Amino acid sequence: MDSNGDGFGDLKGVTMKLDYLQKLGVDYLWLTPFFVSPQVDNGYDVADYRNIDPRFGTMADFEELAKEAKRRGMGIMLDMVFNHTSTEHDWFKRALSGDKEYMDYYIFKDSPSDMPPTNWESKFGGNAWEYVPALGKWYLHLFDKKQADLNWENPKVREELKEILCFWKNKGVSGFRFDVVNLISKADYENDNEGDGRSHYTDGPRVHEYLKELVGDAGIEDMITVGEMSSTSLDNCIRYSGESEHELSMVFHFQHLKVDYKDGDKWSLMPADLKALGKFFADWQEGMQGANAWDALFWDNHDQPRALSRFGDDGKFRDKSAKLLAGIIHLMRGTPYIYQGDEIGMTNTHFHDITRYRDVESKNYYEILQERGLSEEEAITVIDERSRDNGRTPMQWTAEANAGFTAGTPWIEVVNNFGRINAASQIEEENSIFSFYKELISLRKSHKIISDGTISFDRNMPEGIISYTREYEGKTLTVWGNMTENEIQAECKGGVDRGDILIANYEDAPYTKDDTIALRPYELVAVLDK
Ligand code: TEU
Repeated sequence: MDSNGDGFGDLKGVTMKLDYLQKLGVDYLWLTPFFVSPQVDNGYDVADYRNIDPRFGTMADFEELAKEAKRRGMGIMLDMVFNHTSTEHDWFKRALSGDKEYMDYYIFKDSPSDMPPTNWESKFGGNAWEYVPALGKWYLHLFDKKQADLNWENPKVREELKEILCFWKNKGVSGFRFDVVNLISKADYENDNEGDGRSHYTDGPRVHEYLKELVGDAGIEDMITVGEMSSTSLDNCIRYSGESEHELSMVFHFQHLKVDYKDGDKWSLMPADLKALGKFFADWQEGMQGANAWDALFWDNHDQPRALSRFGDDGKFRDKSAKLLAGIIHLMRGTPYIYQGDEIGMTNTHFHDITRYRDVESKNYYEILQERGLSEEEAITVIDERSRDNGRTPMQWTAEANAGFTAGTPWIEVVNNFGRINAASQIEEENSIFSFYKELISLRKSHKIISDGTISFDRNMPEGIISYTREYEGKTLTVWGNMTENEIQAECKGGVDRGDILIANYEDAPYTKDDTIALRPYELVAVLDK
């Protein structure tokens, strides 16, 4: 929400909307980075970790937000981008001037000016090294060339980062999300003959040691902490979030969001492999449980196209599929995260014009895809499906101009369905997507079986059906979700009693005395056996 008409959402705008979040039932608010930044990557290029970018407001605005959130029983979680800084950060500027102490804050390597030290690729396209002629050296940037990777091997760097955590802790922050934190320990600086380099720096040799040290020394063990884990493994996630490890409270991992990447390539389209999706959920949920580790449950964030447009149907079955997707993850084992707009069923942008996109990754890949031989039309079609901007368009508050987000010109266009899809029309509406989310949140708070129960998956369901059972103190809760637009018969031993349905997304939820249940398009049914 933009409070001052400059077109950017801001802290005061968030404060204005706290009542809305409270109504939904939100306990914690994760804010993406609002620190001083040249905004090459929407604030994930931090130039000063202790000050707020004026476009988002002032420290006084933040303190007011923290106070007002606390008054409503909500905690604030900040987003700490510690794998890299902006090249505008004072540390990097000193490094560039040749100051040896600060050069050691980053990863500088020697190599001839026409030969990067390794063949690793940047996550945003192109080689991951940038040459600095004045120094005759290259520096590493796993993301944009204006995001230089920090050298975690240097204890001074680790001390600086702990102090930043303490600074925000003293401001009343009670949670942290750590951006791409499984990339901080680089194994070596060798060429990658098989892939893009990720095997040389993902879940690296000292990452667990670094996390324990960071969390322990900053004294944040009691806070809610979540690490964003890029291309990680189940074994590592078990360590990152395992109860006995004292690293993080929980982890974001992304395997379930790659099931529509053809050959693992985000820029190659393919319909979602629902069998693989079901298997990932089963393997990871049961695997994490078996080791007392904890998941962050989510479909969407600021890096993902809208799950509704991707795995659901944002046309005919928008209402049903939005509720299905919500139910599937909210009834699982872990902590659910709701990304702004999911709770009202916001959709992808469908912009179909590169000038309407803002994200650095989308702009780069629009060019790269054409260099790979795609036509303009083919390239924009891929961007429409995969752009991170799909999740970044302004929140659709009302049916008024700019969806009520700003009185000025928004930094990125509002999706032009806000007349139909907006919060105002759903808040008081009993059967709305918003009300469904509200119900899911409230059920989790009133039913220990949802927050604390064990989980086991039924792996023999027909393709397209996700089904699992939660158990707690002798009770069971069974969930079926039909991820397709077809009716599918699924097994339900002993039938389903109408009175046992805890939540469902069709008003006339099915009941049956048979051992099978006919699940309609995108139907979700959760049955509590008392
Ligand atoms: O994202 C890390 C990340 O690896 C991705 O989700 C990334 O967007 C994707 O690989 C690109 O295809 C985090 C932040 O969430 C993201 O917004 C930042 O751009 C990135 O780190 C760099 O800080």
